[in-house]
Amino acid sequence: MWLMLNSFHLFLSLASSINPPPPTHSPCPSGYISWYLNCYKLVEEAATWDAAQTACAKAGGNLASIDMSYDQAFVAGVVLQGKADAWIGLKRKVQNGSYMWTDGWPVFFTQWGPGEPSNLEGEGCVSMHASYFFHGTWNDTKCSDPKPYICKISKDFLWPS
Ligand SMILES: *[C@@H]1O[C@H](CO)[C@@H](O)[C@H](O)[C@H]1NC(C)=O
Ligand SMILES: *[C@@H]1O[C@H](CO)[C@@H](O)[C@H](O)[C@H]1NC(C)=O
Ligand SMILES: [Ca+2]
Repeated sequence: MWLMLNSFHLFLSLASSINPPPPTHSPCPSGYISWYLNCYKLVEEAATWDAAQTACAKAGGNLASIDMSYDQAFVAGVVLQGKADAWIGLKRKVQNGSYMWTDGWPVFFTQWGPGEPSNLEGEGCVSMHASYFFHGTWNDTKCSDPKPYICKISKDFLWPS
């Protein structure tokens, strides 16, 4: 991680010593935090998993998918600040029991809490723990429970190249 950051900074300072910095625009809608190639927003107003996904979709995104460990670290940090468990975009399909991200991204990375997913009947929606002990780990919980949630908008979508 440090190596990556350091070489990224090195690259940035080299690039800016050669060329003036590119014009800056705010790449995320207001209220969203920019991180890597995406924009994120923690919505603290609790909603069911489905209502949360609908709200994120209305803003042009999805409930957050977590594709890599550095996304996980970032999203966990945001959720911990909200101090309450929050929905992410992972849900178990009733048809075949497999977990899928709402944005269609394949499930390469997972961060289940101990004993999770418990795969209990009616608990196919995944929330992220905000408690200190279970910081950031995932739990399949009841979809109809209202919880805060985290939306993600891809910058590729906002600024197509
Ligand atoms: C599970 O079902 C969903 C549709 O509900 C489908 O998109 C997905 O490919 C299926 N996964 C497997 C492993 O069969
Ligand atoms: C995981 O979810 C279940 C069902 O909502 C809940 O009873 C349990 O306490 C959760 N686990 C943790 C560590 O919060
Ligand atoms: Ca569970």
